[in-house]
Amino acid sequence: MRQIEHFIGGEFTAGSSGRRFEKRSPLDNRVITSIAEGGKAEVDAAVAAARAALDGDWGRLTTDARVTMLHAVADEISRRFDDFVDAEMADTGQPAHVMEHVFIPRGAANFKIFADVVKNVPNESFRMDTSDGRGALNYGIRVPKGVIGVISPWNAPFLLMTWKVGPALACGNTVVVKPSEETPNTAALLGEVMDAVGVPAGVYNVVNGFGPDSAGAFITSHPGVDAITFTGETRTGTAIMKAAAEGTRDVSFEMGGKNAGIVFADCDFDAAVAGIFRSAFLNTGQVCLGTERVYVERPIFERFVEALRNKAEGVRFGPPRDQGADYGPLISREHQQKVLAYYAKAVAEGATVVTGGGVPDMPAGLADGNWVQPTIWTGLPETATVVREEIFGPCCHVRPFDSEDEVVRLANDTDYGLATTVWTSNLQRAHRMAERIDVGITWINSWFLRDLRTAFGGAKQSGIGREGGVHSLEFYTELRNVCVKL
Ligand code: NAD
Ligand code: 6OD
Repeated sequence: MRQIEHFIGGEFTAGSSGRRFEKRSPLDNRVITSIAEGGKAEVDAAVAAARAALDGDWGRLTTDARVTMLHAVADEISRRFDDFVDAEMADTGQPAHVMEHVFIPRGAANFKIFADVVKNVPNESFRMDTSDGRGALNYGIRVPKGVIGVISPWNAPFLLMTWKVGPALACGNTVVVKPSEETPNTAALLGEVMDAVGVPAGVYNVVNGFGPDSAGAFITSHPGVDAITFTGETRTGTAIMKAAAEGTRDVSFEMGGKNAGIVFADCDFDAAVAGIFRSAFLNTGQVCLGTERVYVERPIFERFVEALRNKAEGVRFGPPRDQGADYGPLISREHQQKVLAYYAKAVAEGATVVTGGGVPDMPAGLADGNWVQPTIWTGLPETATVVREEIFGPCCHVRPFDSEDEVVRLANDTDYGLATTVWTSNLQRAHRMAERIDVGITWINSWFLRDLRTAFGGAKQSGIGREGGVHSLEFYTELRNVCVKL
């Protein structure tokens, strides 16, 4: 059984409380990990270590030295690539190829890219006139915000945690991270990496535990935490925002979605089917950017639904190292039950189940895992629960539409505003749609194609703020103005 400790002030520690909790494998629900559970004392210690590092060696490093160190972190992640893949697979049960091609390489990139952004982005400067004719020069300097609380989810644990830690450290901050209770492994492994490359003690701290009345809430309400960056459910974001109000700390939130995929009849049909399929079912549907509402222009609706059904029925379930498996279990029994409750609700509200709707037959040894079938529905009104609420499972509702105006109205009829994917060969229409859909990210003829220099975040209840490229600098630094009378 794996043992996961906190990482505080450069040391792995069980903490003073001695409390622990267990993690079960998504594949079969066997207990596989014992995790130290942090309380107030551990959070206090982590925040104190983070503050001391800011005031000590880390705070005194030049930008060049910091950038070099973060490149070394990225290189060490790449050197220990297989360990990260194994750790993430143990936590999530998702296929090795998803870890190898998407999630773990992004962890390394999150350190490299933001180190380069910090090094290359110029600061603003304004020359101004003064009444004596000599003028003045204003210039901006960016300083770290301080101790950043990082609260991260379980669905792409390493990618999403480093997406915050990378830029935070690149900007010279220190961090106290609370990974999801479901996925503590890669955050702990990153502690080993930090240690190996000589990142000063206290720069990167991890306290494990839960949310309310536990490590998560203690971090977000701690007066020594200067800003909070969070990825997770919108409901959790509301609780964290209340905690951040105390002390008026800044927040950056990336939250839920109920994303629309929009398919016009003039699309490249096969590419659209493959793209919508990937966006609905990658990571067993546990992707915030995923498509749970699909709108297809009526002339190709029947053919599209049939093609999507064929693909869903061709999916192979299996454990991560099964080369043929493209589909893992859901993260936990609790999440499986939640998704299955939505499957039942869809039927109760009158859905036509095109495929799926239940639990697949799995061989002995895997039968107790959190498996669910990829599921496609049609025939529901837009008021149906599964069309309105984020399910975070491998499922989508498909509905026909007749005009651009109609589909814009349908796509925007949601409290969320994270992402959309539009499939069309008409470029003018593609640009129009990008302007008319209320989301943070529109993908045209693609999905989850990421350039880390771009703004990333959600509109409406999907988020507050933007990260990525210079936008991360905005959040992780204070911009000071210096005015020099000439
Ligand atoms: P969650 O909100 O349940 O948990 C996220 C983290 O918050 C966990 O570490 C949890 O322990 C912690 N937490 C919970 N309550 C807390 C509290 N009161 N105070 C402090 N911390 C608390 O989310 P999840 O189930 O882990 O992740 C799935 C959700 O995340 C989905 O809604 C998904 O859409 C969203 N998500 C959004 C993005 C994005 O970029 N917009 C990315 C990934 C996931
Ligand atoms: O690619 C990213 O930077 C990012 N934040 C992805 C989010 C995926 C959600 O599941």
